[in-house]
Order: sequence, then structure tokens, then C-alpha cells
Amino acid sequence: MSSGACWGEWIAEPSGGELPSISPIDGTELGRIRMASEADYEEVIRRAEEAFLEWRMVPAPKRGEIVREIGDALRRHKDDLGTLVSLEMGKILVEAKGEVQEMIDMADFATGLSRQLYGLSMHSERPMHRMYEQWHPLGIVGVITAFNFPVAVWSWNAFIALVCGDCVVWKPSAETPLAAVAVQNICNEVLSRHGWKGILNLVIGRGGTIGERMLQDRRIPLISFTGSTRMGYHVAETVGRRLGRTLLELGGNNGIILMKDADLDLALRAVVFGAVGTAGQRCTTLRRLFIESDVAPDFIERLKNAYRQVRIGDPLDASTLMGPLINRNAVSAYVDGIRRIREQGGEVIYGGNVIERNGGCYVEPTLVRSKPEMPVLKEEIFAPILHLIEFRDLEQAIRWHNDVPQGLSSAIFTTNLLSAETFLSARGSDCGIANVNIGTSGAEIGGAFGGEKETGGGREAGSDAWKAYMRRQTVTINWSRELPLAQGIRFEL
Ligand code: UN1
Repeated sequence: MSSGACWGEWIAEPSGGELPSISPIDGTELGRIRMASEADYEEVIRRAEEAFLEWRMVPAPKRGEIVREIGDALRRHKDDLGTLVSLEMGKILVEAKGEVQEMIDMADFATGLSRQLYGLSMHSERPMHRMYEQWHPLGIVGVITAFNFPVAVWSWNAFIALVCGDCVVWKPSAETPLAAVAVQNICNEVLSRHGWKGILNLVIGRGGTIGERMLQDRRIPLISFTGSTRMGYHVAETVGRRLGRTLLELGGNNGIILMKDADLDLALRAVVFGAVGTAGQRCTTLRRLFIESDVAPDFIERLKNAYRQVRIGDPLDASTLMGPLINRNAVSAYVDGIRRIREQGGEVIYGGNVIERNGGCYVEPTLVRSKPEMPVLKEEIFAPILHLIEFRDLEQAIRWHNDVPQGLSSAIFTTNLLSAETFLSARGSDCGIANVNIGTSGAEIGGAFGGEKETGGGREAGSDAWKAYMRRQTVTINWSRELPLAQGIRFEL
């Protein structure tokens, strides 16, 4: 039994009830968590508020040094934490370790960033006036994460927030509490060495109580939420009602446009990784493949062959390429999705079945020949189902590609410069991420990650995503002995 509430010290017996952590590999209970109650939540927030008063005054590069040490601790624990992620979430070990590597990369990035929180300076229109902008810490950042990246997405937010001078309160997915407890322990060790408490905080609790409380809490100026579009609407409305800020990373429905001039070997590998990787449970998972007609029959045959070679099973076994889905509900959503696809005229040409194996949540990776007008194409079904759609003309493929509510990740495979640039132009992909000859998933942390439309518009991780975690202050200093007014206004007694 582990505590699910921490502000640098673990609250001994949080009173929000028990939560078991069940492995999707075989249904084993891995451990139990005592969840945070509202009272425990209050204590954590109070500590975070106190800590913020001090933390905000620490020079950013010094904050960066602490994040660097957290990165070093993660390097030491990479194998163990990766194994736990694999056990609890079900992704294969190389992907789970890749996820921890993503955290380490984030720590390195944030450390460098801590010396680069630049503001612009402007030329004032008034003589002997100086104008510039500076960035200050925001306060407490609430980070609500999903099961599919149980630790990396938290680090995108937490490490940036930390160097920005914010404190973090993390509510992880109820599917992956042990990974969160492990991360909190790793961070506690570093922070306590430097005498810090209340900087990185954890509240494991029910969405309906703790999650809801966070959304409504005016002491949390920014909520970063990763999850479904349906929940995202609720998060945006609730936080928006109090004029809080949100950073949303919601559903994706990612597509690749495969041109006949593409390097088809390369494309095949990218398609299989994008559609089957993480058992189709990344928000960047490839869900729709548009294939130029001339190469479609041949490419689809090769794809079927590749799918036959995907070894499904225990994610901890080094030869496995696809582990289980997260839980029984996810299996039901897969079954239900396949049923609706068939009803709407989609033809399942590979897979489509649940696999009974050791009490785990396994399904077959699935290929569907789909018609562009099928309504189900507009949905994100969080499972390894790939729609195959033939097209004759790039402009038409782009129209179909963009004709979904989501706008996260996209790609074109081509060796033709004109096609690539068309796809990247203003009349091309409408997504937050657009790749050429690279699949839709597996983004590096250095870029800003996020998407348009129902994906929610948020940007996390690299580039200038840090600006969401700070408040901007425009400063004008008058060093003259006059008081000239802007816009030439004269106002004299
Ligand atoms: C997610 O699925 O929520 O680009 C994040 C990727 C990973 C992150 C995915 N780096 O696939």
C-alpha cells in the first residue's frame, strides 16, 4: 500500500479510498494506493502555495540546476522506471524506456532553457524611456496526465514549469498510479537534498473529486490537461469560467498521405510503427493512411505481410512488438469500433479480433479498407485500427485528410518537392505537426508539441512552449525629468 498524496513528504494515510493498480498484461494487481481526499488535497495545495513564495525568487539558472539533477537521477533509474511503466501501462519495454529517455531529454532541455527565458525589448516612442517585457512565474501549475504516457507528458510540463519558477501539482491517470509514485520518489530525493518541499507535488485521486477540485481552484492559474476531447471540453469550460488558463492536449486522428513516388520501404516501416506502436494508444498514433491508387494494391499487400509479423504479447519480452491495451474498457471500445466500421461499409482486411491471452487485454492490430465518407473516420478510436483509403489526386487527399475534427499530427511520404511543399503550405495539412518522410508519432521534445481544432490548441515541451507557464509583464521606465504622454496627448494643468 502506498500513499497517493505528497508535497515533498508523503501524507501518511490519505483518506480518499483505495485504488488498485492492475497490470493489463495479465490482470495482476501490482499494488494499492491510498488516494487523496479533499482534505489531503488542501494540505498539498497549501504547501505548494507556501513553497511558491520562495521558489519564485530563486534565479532561474539555479532552478535549472535542480532540474538537471532530476535528469541525472532519471538516468540512473531509467531501466527500473521503464520496467515499471511497461508493467503498469503495457507498452513494450523499448518504448517504455524511450518514454523515460523523453523525460531525460526534457530535463536537459529545461536546464538550458533556464538561462534563456528571454523577453523582448522595444524602442519607446517617448524620449529617455525604456520599454521591455519580462517573464515572471505564474504560480501553481496543475498537470493532469493520461495513462498512455504516464511519466513523459508530466515531465514536459513539470520541468518547464519548474525552471519557470512555478510549483506543480500532478494528478496522474488512475490507471498508472505506481509510475507516478516512483517518479515522485525520484524527484523527492533530489529536492530534499536541496531542502525543497512543496515544489513537485502529487495527488492521486478520482477525477470526479480531486480532478474537479483542481479545475475549479483559483489557486491554480494554469491547468495542463492531456486526455480525451470530451473531457477537454469540460476542462476548458470549467477553468474558463474562472478565467484560468488551460493547456490542452486532446484527441488526435492522424493521417499519412502516401504518394506513389515515395520510398515505399521507408513508408512501410513508418506506417507499421505509427499504427501498431504503443498498441495504437498514442495521441499521435497513425489512424488514417491515404494511398495513391497506383501503388495501393502492392503496398496494402506488403502492409498485410508486415502485420502478420507483429509479435503480440508480454511487453516485457524483448521480442514482443505490441503489448496489451490498457484495460477491458479499451478492448470493448476496440470491438465496438470494429463493429461500427463494418456497419458503415469498412472492410476489415487484417485482424479485427480480441485475443484471449493470460487474462490480459490483447487485440489484433487491424487494417480496414475504408471509404472516405464513413462517419467513423472522424472518431479517435484509441486502439490499433488503421483505415486505408485510396486517392488519385493530392489536393483531394489533403481535403480528406483535413476533414476531421482533430488536428494533431500528419505526414506525407514523397520524394517530390512540389508535393511535400504543397502539404506543408497554408492549403496543406491543418495539424500542429506536419512531417515529410517521417511517421506521425515519435516527435522529438525540442519542438512544440500539440495540435489544432479539437486537439485543443495547446503546445508543450520544446520551442517557446515555456511562455504558457509564465506571466508576461510589459515594463516602461522613464529616466527623463519630463512626463511625455504616449500618442502625443497633452494633459497639462
Ligand atoms: C501522447 O501520445 O500523448 O510524439 C504523446 C510522440 C511522443 C509523445 C506522444 N513523443 O508520439
